[in-house]
Amino acid sequence: MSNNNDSIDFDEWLNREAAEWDDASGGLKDLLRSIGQAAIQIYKEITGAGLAGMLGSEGRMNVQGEEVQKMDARANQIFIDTLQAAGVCAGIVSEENEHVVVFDDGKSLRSEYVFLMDPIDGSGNIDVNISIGSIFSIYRRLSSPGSRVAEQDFLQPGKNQVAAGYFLYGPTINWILATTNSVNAFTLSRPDNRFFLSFPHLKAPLRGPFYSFDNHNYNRVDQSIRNYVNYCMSDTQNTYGPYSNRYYGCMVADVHRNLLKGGIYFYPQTKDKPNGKLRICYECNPMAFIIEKAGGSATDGRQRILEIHPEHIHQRSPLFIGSREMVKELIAFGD
Ligand code: FBP
Repeated sequence: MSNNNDSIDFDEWLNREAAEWDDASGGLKDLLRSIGQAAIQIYKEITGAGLAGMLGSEGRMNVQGEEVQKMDARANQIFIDTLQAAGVCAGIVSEENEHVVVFDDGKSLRSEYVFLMDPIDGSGNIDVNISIGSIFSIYRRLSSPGSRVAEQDFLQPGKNQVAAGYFLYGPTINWILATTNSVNAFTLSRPDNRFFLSFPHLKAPLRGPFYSFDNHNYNRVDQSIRNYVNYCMSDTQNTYGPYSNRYYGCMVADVHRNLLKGGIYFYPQTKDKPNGKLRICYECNPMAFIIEKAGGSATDGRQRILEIHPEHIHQRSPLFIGSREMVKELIAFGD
């Protein structure tokens, strides 16, 4: 099936692409379909949140020590309920849940996949109608299908991911999905609530005009990072610059723009966040998997993000991610 501009719909793409995957059971296809359906439901509720009293805080803190927004909790529950009802994964790790969400119904137990997510990235933007996103990561479980998942299933290095993606909620939904051999972008056709392939085989430009850094941290980061920020802003030092600072307060939006147009996003370690802010398992790893599949780079300043072996499910890391040449130039400032 295709829409009026002859792009194919997600199901047709999935059936064609999955023929090359190691997914004999079809479980990964079913999981991806359910993820897409959850995102459509979340988008419906985001667009109606202002009129449904769903803006603002729930009045409690999560395990991250961050105030939980009503839409954080609602999006989290939609993903959990949708995936559990479909029996398409054996368990979930979420930014919003302190512990692993273990499924013990028959079909979920038999799934060979586990799912990790940041249900709403850019939570601070929810109340001001600025873009937000959802981020997810999928692994094959290490424990045997039929048994309950264990934390070890979720503490694999990011290079083990079988798929990763994000949804960017704006005038419509852009879904960026990285699988074993490519990164593809889908756009939601709102009249019929179906995703259509909009950018096949995305490739990240080697460099671009944008850097994404919160200047709020300028005096809290290492001198080498300050030197790089000064380089980004320089008319003289930087033969490609000065770069434009575009920082949305939503990593999904910043990484998405930089993926399409070229740029670098960085959230380093700071005096008050010595391990950085972003979480390895459900923010750094999925975004690193996507950007590397598209030809970009993602590092913690010392090693590839995808090589890190997380020790706990909410472990944080510094993150430098984007166009390959720009990540390289930033790292050179630390030498
Ligand atoms: P959340 O997932 O809790 O929203 O945190 C991630 C994030 O919002 C990123 O999307 C964004 O780039 C960063 O935090 C903003 O943090 P800060 O306000 O400290 O710059």
